[in-house]
Amino acid sequence: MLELFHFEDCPYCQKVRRKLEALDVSYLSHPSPGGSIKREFLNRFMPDLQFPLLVDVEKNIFMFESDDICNYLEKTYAKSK
Ligand SMILES: N[C@@H](CCC(=O)N[C@@H](CS)C(=O)NCC(=O)O)C(=O)O
Repeated sequence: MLELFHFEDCPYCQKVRRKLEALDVSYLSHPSPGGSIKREFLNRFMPDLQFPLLVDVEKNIFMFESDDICNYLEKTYAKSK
């Protein structure tokens, strides 16, 4: 299962959401706008955290950079045609 921490107005988050949609990959969405409990919780442990944050639970991977995330998704989840 993939989990994405993101928020609506963030262009980097939008890029990753679009990639997930293009690849037709299901994911658990964690909207984390400023002031939300999820944002507060994450910031408590990672004060410099940037969004989006992708967690690939089965593969024990978490990633922050949107370009890295998109490349990872393409490499790992693109279906061969
Ligand atoms: N280089 C990063 C940039 C991500 C970034 O700048 N995210 C901003 C929102 S657009 C952020 O999380 N800022 C900190 C915050 O809103 O708490 C990427 O491509 O993922």
